Amino acid sequence: MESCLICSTEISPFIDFGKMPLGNGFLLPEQYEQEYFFSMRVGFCPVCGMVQLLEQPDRERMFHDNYAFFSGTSRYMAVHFREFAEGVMERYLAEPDPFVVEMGSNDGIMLQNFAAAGMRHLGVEPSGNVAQVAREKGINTVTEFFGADLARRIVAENGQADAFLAANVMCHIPYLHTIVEGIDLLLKPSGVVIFEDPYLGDVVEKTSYDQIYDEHTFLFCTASVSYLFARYGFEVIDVEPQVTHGGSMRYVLCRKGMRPVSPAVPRQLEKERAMGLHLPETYDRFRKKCEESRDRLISLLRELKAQGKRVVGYGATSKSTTITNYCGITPDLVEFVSDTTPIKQGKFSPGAHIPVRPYEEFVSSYPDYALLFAWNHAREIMEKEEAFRASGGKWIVYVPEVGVLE
Ligand code: DWN
Ligand code: SAH
Repeated sequence: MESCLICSTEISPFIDFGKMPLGNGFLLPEQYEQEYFFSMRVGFCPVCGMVQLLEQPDRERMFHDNYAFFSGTSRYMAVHFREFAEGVMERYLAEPDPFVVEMGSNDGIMLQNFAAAGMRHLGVEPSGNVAQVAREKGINTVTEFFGADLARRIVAENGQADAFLAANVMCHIPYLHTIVEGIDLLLKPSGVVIFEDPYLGDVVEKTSYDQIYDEHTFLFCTASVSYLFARYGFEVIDVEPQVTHGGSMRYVLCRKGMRPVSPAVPRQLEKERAMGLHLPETYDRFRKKCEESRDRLISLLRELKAQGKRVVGYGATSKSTTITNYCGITPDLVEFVSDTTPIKQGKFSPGAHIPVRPYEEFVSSYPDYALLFAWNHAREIMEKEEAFRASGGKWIVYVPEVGVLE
């Protein structure tokens, strides 16, 4: 038996995806023999409500100087983070000369807005290559993993912070207790914590099981986030659903009693109970839906192959590593995956070893079908790819259902 990373209750898996490689482990054929795999099983803790991986690769394997994900690859995400930053500045930074710290700041997509406003800021980003892009944009960034030790050093050099921000990183961290300890040390008494991550409720409702991979240790909901932070004297004062990454939740927290709690918080907790997020049966149903989705997708791809159709993947996302490996998608079913990120191009996808090719190859010879691995960016991509559709090209999607967009 394994125990919950948050409250130590013994838990067992409700789904076993089998051996999985790293979501961002794009590689060359000479590296296939040494390719790393871990056993990807997911459990639900009935006490604190946390959905979590039961085993996770070491953090240095995932986040390093050749990290493959650059936040700036989506135009709409840049708009999203500008609005996020503006909201923080308007609502939560009333004191003079505020100081903002962001964990997992990547290439500076969010902090660039604070830097442009001339505000004191610091990014904490252990992946050296993406951190360097941020520094080149003039954004103060330390190449380290956040934790209690670093928090002490930041306070010694800069004083305490007014806001601690994080997007799509809190859920990446199995050692969350040291993160919350660090936040507690770092923040002023009136300080706020604002973070967002893919929302458990959306994953369950949309069967978007590709949100589960090595980097995503947790799928959060309001109840589990409240439980964790309450241990350190913090409370959730607001929740705001986001459309990004296929359905995310932004949580706003501060020390208990320091600010009013929005009615949105009890409302969301009530919704979560109505969805059954606190019940083990919900996750048994989820597993069955994952299996059905997997079977439908692989059948569709085999059928198209039998008809002699060309299928190309769109967006070499980390999420798609779960799809290709769990469904058994091989390069004979999907010819290549088109991606705009230079560090991924010319390499092969983790585990499934499908070639990753520059976007220009997609445009120069449209396939019959494009399998939308970057489905969370559908709006941005559909706008950009009108010519593909006009040429008779069709999109294959699998969230919330497997199907072809006619
Ligand atoms: O949580 C995480 C999120 C924020 O980013 C990380 N663990 C890792 C990463 O996850 P992902 O790889 O699933 O993220 P995206 O944003 O869905 O990746 C999109 C991929 O598609 C990138 O490689 C860029 C590419 N892309 C493209 O080729 N053409 C994206 C767009 C919008 C496009 O038009
Ligand atoms: N915030 C960005 C990047 C998300 S990807 C966005 O939403 O687009 C997750 C990022 O978190 C990676 O850049 C990774 O290097 C970083 N990360 C992982 N563990 C971390 C930790 N302990 N402290 C700070 N950053 C971390």
